[in-house]
Amino acid sequence: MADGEEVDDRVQCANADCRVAEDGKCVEGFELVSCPHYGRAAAEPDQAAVDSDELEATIAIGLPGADTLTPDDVSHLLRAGETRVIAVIGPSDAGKTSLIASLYDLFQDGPVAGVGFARSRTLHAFERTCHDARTASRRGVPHVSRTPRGNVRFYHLDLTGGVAGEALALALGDRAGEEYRGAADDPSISRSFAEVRSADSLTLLVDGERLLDAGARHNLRNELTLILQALVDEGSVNARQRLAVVLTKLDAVQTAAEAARAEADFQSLLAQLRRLFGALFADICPFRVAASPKTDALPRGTGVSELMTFWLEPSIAPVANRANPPNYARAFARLRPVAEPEAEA
Ligand SMILES: Nc1nc2c(ncn2[C@@H]2O[C@H](COP(=O)(O)OP(=O)(O)O)[C@@H](O)[C@H]2O)c(=O)[nH]1
Ligand SMILES: [Mg+2]
Repeated sequence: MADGEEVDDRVQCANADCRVAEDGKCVEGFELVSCPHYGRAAAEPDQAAVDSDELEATIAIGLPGADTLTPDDVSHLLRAGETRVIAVIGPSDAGKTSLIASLYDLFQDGPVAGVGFARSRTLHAFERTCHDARTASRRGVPHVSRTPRGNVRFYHLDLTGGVAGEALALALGDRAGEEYRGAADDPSISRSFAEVRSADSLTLLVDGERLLDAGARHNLRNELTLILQALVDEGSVNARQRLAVVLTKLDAVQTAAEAARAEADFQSLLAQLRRLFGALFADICPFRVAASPKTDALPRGTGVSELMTFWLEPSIAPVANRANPPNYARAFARLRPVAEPEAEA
């Protein structure tokens, strides 16, 4: 809200997260006239319980299985048609879930980099996560639900047009950051990372806010290097895979006094990763994103369409001079994580 503007108490919305009275904007992104909550008073607790029961019933009936996908589900996608699997990797709070949510959000406004949205099998999961992230953007305080520990969760998009060609499925793997961090201490943990083994691209997030922190920046560099080293040591990566190294929270970085130092740190981390792992990946490319900015410094989703294009591009030929041979000579072998009989070779 601009200085001097007043809160209009007469404007109300039944959605407790919405601040339309202050900023004139619907938190769900609707035009005010078409928002089902605008103009209504917040529901009484009893009514809210009834509404929530009704909503749950609607979701159960209308959106069966619209939550995140399991590795088994992704294996079915791989069998069904051309699919790109992306492992989004990084410590807690790096911005993994926000990045995935922001891509779905970008499609709300139409095609992204010439690629159109066709459908998603994880609509409910996207909607829930995007709601949190939109609210967080408006409030300026963290509100993206912490990704629970456990197995990887995949978000799914069916895309068409542009680099996606006629039809291309995208499966984005999200996992609690503590588990990636744990792999830095105990590399054997990474053996269970199905999303990494089946990935076309790994996407390593570099938390821009941690790069701004004088005390945390060196630690971050070591931690990210150790995570990748763990994946390499356990044979979880292969030379057909591409690696995106993504500086997140670009809005915070660009407006900070330490912006130049953070950019230099990012460049030197990139150089270190190329030196250590350049021979093990088909490609290592840098990106910079502001998936869920906290200020108006940059629009929501800045840099995400470039990253999506990288994700959708076909895997290029493995580098010739690699230290490790590819683990999977045939694309079919990617299906193995799904309890398949191992007998036939
Ligand atoms: N300033 C800023 N904050 C962000 C951005 N993206 C995510 N965040 C915040 O960073 C925190 C962690 O994000 P989250 O997506 O949950 O990280 P994850 O633990 O890696 O999944 C949340 O408070 C987000 O609102 C961004 O582009 N800019
Ligand atoms: Mg998360």
